[in-house]
Amino acid sequence: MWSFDGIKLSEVKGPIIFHEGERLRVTLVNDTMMSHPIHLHGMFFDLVVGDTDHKPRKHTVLVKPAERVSFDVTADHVGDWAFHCHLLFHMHAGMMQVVSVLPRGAAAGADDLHKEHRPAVPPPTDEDPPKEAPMTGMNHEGHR
Ligand SMILES: [Cu+2]
Repeated sequence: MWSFDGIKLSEVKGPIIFHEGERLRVTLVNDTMMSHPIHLHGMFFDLVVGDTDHKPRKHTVLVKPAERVSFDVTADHVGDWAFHCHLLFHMHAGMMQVVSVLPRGAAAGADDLHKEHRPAVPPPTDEDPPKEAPMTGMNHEGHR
């Protein structure tokens, strides 16, 4: 199966939580045999490219097999954002999660409030493969 953290979208328990205004470093580790163009909606991120202040600003980063890539992102847009591999057949096989940026000052219980607007991002499931992503002939079982 294709997934993040070994959990495909249809089995994910909840969104990845960011808090408005915080600066985060996200590290992607590709332990598969394929390259994955990883795309985060809603926010641009700054690629960490070593000992330099130069950080390319992007919304998608190609992570090659066995590669480890980090980016810094400021959670400046409240809402639910898709975070997924841009290869549709990977995304629809489960390589996608939702990043929720919670509003500043959201207190306990915010998670419950938040559920109300989560359906605003109707994530595809692997039970519902899209027409444009034919699975025929693809064999990705055993990969992660
Ligand atoms: Cu992929």
